[in-house]
Amino acid sequence: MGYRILETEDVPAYLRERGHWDDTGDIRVREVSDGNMNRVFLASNGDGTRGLAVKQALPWVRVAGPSWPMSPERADAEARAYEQVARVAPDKIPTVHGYDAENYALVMEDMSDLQVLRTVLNEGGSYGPDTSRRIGEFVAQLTFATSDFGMPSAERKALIAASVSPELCRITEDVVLSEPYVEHEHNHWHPGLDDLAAEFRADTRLRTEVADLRHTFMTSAQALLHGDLHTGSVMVGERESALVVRVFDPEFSFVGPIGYDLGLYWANVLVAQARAQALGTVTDHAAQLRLTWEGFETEFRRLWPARVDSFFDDAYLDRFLGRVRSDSVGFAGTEIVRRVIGFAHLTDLTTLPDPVPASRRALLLGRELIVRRAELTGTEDIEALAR
Ligand code: SR1
Ligand code: MG
Repeated sequence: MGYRILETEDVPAYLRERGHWDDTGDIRVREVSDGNMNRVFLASNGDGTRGLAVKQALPWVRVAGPSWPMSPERADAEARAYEQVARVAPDKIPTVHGYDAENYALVMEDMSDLQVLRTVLNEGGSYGPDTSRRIGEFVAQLTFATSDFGMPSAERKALIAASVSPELCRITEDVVLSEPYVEHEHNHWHPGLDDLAAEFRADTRLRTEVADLRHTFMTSAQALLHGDLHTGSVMVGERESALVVRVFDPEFSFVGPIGYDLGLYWANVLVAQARAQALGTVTDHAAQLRLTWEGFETEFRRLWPARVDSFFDDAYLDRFLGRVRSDSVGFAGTEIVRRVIGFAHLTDLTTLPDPVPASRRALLLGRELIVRRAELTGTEDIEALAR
């Protein structure tokens, strides 16, 4: 039949045809698309006891429309990433009930009982004791298993080849890792940031450091990444009195530098903290960088004895983790900067009564993280800068 773009009214028949839902008599469907890229529908039965999510990639960037075409094959990358994570961290992703490669559509667990972490934080809520630690563990579990430490060399080469994702990587190389530092039609910012945006474009040292991070992003095939691990890619909540943390939306997944995933999460934590500082609602923000890193490092070290290549000794692990940490700091800086003067901004800042003071602080923090990433070796150094 070929690729067809689903509308809300198509979803019941679609779920029936795909064998996910037999009797769609009392099914209700609503579109809940929220991200920049795709459409998402939630289907539930009349009494709300059953639900499924349908996510479909469009042949363009959703928020830009057909003027920014984008291959829907990004859904293949997402489905592949979910398969990899399901092997090593099944409790940290939504259950995938099926992938329809012809229509670039995933049918997944309904997570409408959970909340997007960014929403929780924007509303003044806290992370709770374990969310960031689990995010760190998630990164360790996925990246160890798909690195040269967790996978035999030939298998790894096949994974790298299968996970090549040029269009999506190009988006990151452009909108995150170059456009904010040059004149580009995608960029926009609050007029109260005109001077800083110009200063950043003229800052040759900053540009060279971003070029270095960009090249690391392009060449450092350390492990399979989520690729867009911001607080809008995390759902949190409780089920049967237990904390639930689910990482979703891995369509930007590819084999790249581990620090990109950690750095993206850190950046979004720091922007959430800037919002909370502006509103006077700071809760447990300051602990989150440390908890993320502890979760990551502890889990990576726990997995290390199972490495498939013992030529990598314990001293090398220390060196490797040090490199991941400084990459994370630098990529966190680039994520902050692009979210303020690049294409895709964050509601954390845009919904503030006056976004300018917090945005200025965020930009300056972002630049520090980029240019001083080698010396900011402890998360407490970053926390001190963010205060
Ligand atoms: C054109 S897409 C801009 C951003 O949206 C996605 O969520 C990624 O973060 C990407 O950089
Ligand atoms: Mg996304």
